[in-house]
Amino acid sequence: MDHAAAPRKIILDCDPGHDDAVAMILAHGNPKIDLLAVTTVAGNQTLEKVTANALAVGTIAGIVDVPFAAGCPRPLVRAAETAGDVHGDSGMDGPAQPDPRIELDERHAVDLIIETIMAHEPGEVTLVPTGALTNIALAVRKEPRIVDRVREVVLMGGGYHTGNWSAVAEFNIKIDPEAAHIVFNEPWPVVMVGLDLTHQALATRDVVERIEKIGTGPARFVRELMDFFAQAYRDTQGFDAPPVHDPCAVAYVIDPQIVRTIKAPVSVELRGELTLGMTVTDFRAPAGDECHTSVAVDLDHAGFWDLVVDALQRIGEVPLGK
Ligand SMILES: [Ca+2]
Repeated sequence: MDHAAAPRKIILDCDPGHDDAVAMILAHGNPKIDLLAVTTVAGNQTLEKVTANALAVGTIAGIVDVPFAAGCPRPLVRAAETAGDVHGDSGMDGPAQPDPRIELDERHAVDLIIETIMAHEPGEVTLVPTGALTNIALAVRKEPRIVDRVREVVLMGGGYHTGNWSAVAEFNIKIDPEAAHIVFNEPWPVVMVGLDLTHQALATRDVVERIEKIGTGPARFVRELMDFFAQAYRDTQGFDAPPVHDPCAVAYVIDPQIVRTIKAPVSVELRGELTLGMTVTDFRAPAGDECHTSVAVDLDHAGFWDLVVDALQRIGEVPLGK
């Protein structure tokens, strides 16, 4: 296999979460991704709940050769906030969940992240955080050498024009802005896949029908996730179809043509009375080579959903018996 075709090695740090579940399935089912680890962080629900959800998704999708580890139970500085109105009491309401067939790794997520990165060559591992950045911030404080070894950090969070947890701040950044500040200020390449991009990733009726037609257990699971998510987004934010945020970050790693980005400096607001957690993006001048951050701007909607459908088709049917 030539180098260009080698699968991209990623660690998915998440808080499942309906859209985190789809990100896990896309990462597992796509042949251009080598999923090295799944780690969890408190966010959409408590750490206990999102970790149980991650194991359930792993069971449903047959993600059996990948370590799963639980991380931080709350943000670095602030009190925990969850998103029960969007994701339900379990954090992944809607479909029935099987008994997990996967055991949790004994390591803390922060240690698993550090050990995995340090066990690979520089430039091999990409971090894909789709929750609060608590684990990633702690990892870089505990082992600063990971900054030079990570290929890039492709995160779902923030936005340059809009928010969802306040008028200007997105949930993942707003609940732990200090962690986000750490991650954005390290000199590694950071790609912000924010709301400006993910609000283009709508699970429209035709998309849900394509998923329904696949007819497997994992596809039914995704369809039921989308049904709950659609209702939650109609009720809380007035969307006709729900934006499926987190797999957009995975899609960027698979094929940057599907998620177009531009370089721009990004700073996380830590003191604003009305703007706490805002990802302030400076578009005033073309960014130079010293700029290590970029922001996602345009999604190829059809190409994106083709990837999700393809991943489900490749995963196929997964036996759930012990
Ligand atoms: Ca998430």
